[in-house]
Amino acid sequence: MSPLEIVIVVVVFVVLVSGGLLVGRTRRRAGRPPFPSRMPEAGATTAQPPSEPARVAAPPIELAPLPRPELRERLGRARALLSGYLDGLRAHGLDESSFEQLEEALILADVGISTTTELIDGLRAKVREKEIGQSPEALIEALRAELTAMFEGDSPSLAKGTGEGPTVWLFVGVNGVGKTTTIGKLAAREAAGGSQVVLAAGDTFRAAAGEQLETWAARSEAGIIRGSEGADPSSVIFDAVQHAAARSAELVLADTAGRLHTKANLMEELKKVRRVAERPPGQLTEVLLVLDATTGQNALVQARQFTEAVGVTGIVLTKLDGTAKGGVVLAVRHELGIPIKLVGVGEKVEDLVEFDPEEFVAALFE
Ligand SMILES: Nc1nc2c(ncn2[C@@H]2O[C@H](COP(=O)(O)OP(=O)(O)OP(=O)(O)O)[C@@H](O)[C@H]2O)c(=O)[nH]1
Ligand SMILES: [Mg+2]
Repeated sequence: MSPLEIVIVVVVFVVLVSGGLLVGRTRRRAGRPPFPSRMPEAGATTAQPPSEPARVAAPPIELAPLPRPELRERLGRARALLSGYLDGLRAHGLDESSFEQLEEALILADVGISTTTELIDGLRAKVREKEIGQSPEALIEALRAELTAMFEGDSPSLAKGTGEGPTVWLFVGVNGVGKTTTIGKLAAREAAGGSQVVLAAGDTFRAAAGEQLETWAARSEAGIIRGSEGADPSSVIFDAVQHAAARSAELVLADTAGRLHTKANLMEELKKVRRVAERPPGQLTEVLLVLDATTGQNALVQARQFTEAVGVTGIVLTKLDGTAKGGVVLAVRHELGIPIKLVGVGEKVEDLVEFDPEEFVAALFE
């Protein structure tokens, strides 16, 4: 290269770098103004220290559609339990003990006595009246069809408001079921879908809860409104809705502290949170009860109590990975009529899937 060519190459390089063309692609979508990921604390009375820059404790995720986890693999334990029984059934042939075997499998999966009895009685009647073939395979197929049919007409999609103002989805449930984690996963999914999301750290009971949510917010470029420890959770939700409305953000995901459904004062607090969340400009369209798949039949009691207090619109069933249980959602759906919206199958951001009954039943039976 001649000296003149070297000079030209250097000048072109400097121009490109100063113009930002050689700088790595940023994650932010074009045309979207920066959305601060940490907001001043809600319920602040006197002067607050200036907002700190976002503390990114986890690497930011790519704002692209998240990979879908392989359900067959995640539901491995539930599938193993069921397939053990189904293999036994096929080997033995169809007789009264076939129903007993299926009954045992459903009870072990935590479907609960009443829903299990109804399912098994229905199958018995079908065999007796020769509605289905007289073989173990026909019985298994009929069970599969019955299970899928239990969710008929449900849609896993979460409703968005049609009027002015941000949509609010409120998350409730007992301690440690996965509310905050689900909000974090969902924020990433909604942000990847193009929504501007604000997280409301309504769990003001534990200081760490706000930090946990802040980490998730940073990962998905969501805004977050936090309250000081012990602040009124409804004031945090109120501030988050105002904040979202002022910035034309479409969605507020409202976290709440875990609480026992038997504690009347905490359920009263939740009622207030709900009232504030539905106040315009907020449009409360979903109250999601998060249930831990390993809870067993107590989940049914939780669902009943939370529904009575705040009108649950859908269930998020978490921790379905690594458990053969989780059948209690059949009881929740069957006895209370609450649809299952989302299922958590791991701790990572992509480990949240929309509940598709056919896909789930297939993942269990195939
Ligand atoms: N394996 C697995 N773990 C999960 C899932 N969802 C949440 N967890 C884990 O469950 C634990 C509790 O989750 P959190 O999101 O903190 O639960 P929470 O309901 O917000 O808890 P509180 O705020 O204390 O009531 C964490 O360790 C999560 O990583 C899931 O689908 N699968
Ligand atoms: Mg939490």
